[in-house]
Amino acid sequence: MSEYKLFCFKESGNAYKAGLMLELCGADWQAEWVDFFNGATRTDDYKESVNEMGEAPVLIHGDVKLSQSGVILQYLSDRFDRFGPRDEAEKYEVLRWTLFDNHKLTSYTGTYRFLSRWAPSADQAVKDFFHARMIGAWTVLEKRLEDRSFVAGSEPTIADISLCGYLFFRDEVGEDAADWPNTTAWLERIKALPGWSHPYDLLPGGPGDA
Ligand SMILES: N[C@@H](CCC(=O)N[C@@H](CS)C(=O)NCC(=O)O)C(=O)O
Repeated sequence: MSEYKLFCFKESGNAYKAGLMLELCGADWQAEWVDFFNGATRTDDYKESVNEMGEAPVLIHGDVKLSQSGVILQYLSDRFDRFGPRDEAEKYEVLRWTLFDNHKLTSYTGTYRFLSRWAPSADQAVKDFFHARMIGAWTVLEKRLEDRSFVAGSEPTIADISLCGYLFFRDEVGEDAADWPNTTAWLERIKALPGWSHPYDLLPGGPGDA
């Protein structure tokens, strides 16, 4: 039995954030596959026994059970003393960019990807709306990375791990890496971290998934 257990599935950028952090920290962890595409997160059983919010990821560590990728990242950063802020100012930068990621970058990108990839009959106007919002968030990040190696400080933090979660799926939303040079260079820096792997290689999936 591993020290940490992560409820996850490989198409989830949110679960990837947690899985990547566990891996980068060298944690002893195991994945518990969640059958998202067959509605597992919406069952009463899942809500009662795993996460009342009906979402993955969920991290189990002894008696501790946490959802929300940003909270999981913070918890692991505290446990392993890795990828945290280096001073008070950086602490607020990490929080600021993690919240921006959760509200804007991940939520619009994840929703647009879901609609365009797995809900082909979705209303085109809805898809266009989410696409425009996604591009808006990506543009903010691209500009932020114009003259910096990492988002919050000079070294990678959990803000970078949060923001990159869905960006390794860029090809799935029809975006060309060459059009996002600063973001692409930053993703290469993240890929160079010891222990990095792509979400499809890191997390489990089910038959017929992506
Ligand atoms: N803010 C949450 C978002 C989690 C989330 O939306 N997870 C998706 C999978 S990527 C999910 O489980 N959705 C279930 C549903 O919407 O029914 C986090 O950062 O963990």
